[in-house]
Amino acid sequence: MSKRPNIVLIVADDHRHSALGAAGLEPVRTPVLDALAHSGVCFRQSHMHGGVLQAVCAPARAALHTGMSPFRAAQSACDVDSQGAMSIRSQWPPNLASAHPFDNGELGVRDEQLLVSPLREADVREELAAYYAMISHLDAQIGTVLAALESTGQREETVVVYTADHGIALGSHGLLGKQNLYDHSVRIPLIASGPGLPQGRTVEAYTCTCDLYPTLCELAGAPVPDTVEGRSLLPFAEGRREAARPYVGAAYRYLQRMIKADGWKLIRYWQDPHTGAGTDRVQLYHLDEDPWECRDLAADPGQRGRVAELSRAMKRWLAETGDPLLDYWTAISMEEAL
Ligand SMILES: [Ca+2]
Repeated sequence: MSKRPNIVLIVADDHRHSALGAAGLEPVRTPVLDALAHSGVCFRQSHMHGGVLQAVCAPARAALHTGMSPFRAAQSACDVDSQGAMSIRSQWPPNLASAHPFDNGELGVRDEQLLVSPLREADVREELAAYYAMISHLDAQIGTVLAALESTGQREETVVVYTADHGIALGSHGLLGKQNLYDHSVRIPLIASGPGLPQGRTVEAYTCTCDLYPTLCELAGAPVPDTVEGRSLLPFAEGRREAARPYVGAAYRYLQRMIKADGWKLIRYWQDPHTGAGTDRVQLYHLDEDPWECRDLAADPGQRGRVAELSRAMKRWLAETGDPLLDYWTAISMEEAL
């Protein structure tokens, strides 16, 4: 690329991957983002990393700003923001529930107290309608930004990237917030469109927030600092798969970890040794057949080998990202949760 592009990076708050018209999974209208995806690359398996505190927004932004895992980004000296009515019954997310099936260690957090518990259908319907309305409003505002780029003749030389800090539950799995590791909370939209990027491509390779930093560096012709842990997304955008990750993980405090590989997902929960909150157990989902994470297969004796295999991948992910929970791993073995 002879000329450096402009870069417009839009990071939404709490926008889950499925609440996008182009995803075809929820009754939300996002014509601008759908068109943006059509004009560029849609990374359909993008994940946030989670974090070690209840506020998962700031760690996501830290990963975005540094290209590092949240465990290391939190220790760096980077300048990071620390603050972090329609009838839709027939199209409701199929994983809605009135309560989470067990104590995940964080059922008392602020976000889970925003509605009467157990959740009532009317309340959840109202929340979802408001959520979809806000996303459509955001979509329209992004449209004004893109129109300004067009009218000033800058669209052709501008890379536009759209993503979110993390998702949100809003009744799925009986939860409301993002203090969990289901896909509705850790999987986020990621769309990139502009010079240097193909048009109309979807990428299914596992990607995560820390990949954006080196990607934007490469698009801008800037050097990638040695501290960056993410990998450029441009090879994926070009259809090359050799750089694909074998797995992707996410964390929530010291209570939950998840790993995803080959279309399967393992979530590990620990009980808080001090408060007694939480549960020592695992969940196993076959996402290729059960994308809404409705059927936990962890208790299936035929899946013991898979649980063990994913547990080993999770342990490697902890080591690679500098997750402090690794220190406790040997004390609380995976087998105890089965
Ligand atoms: Ca947020």
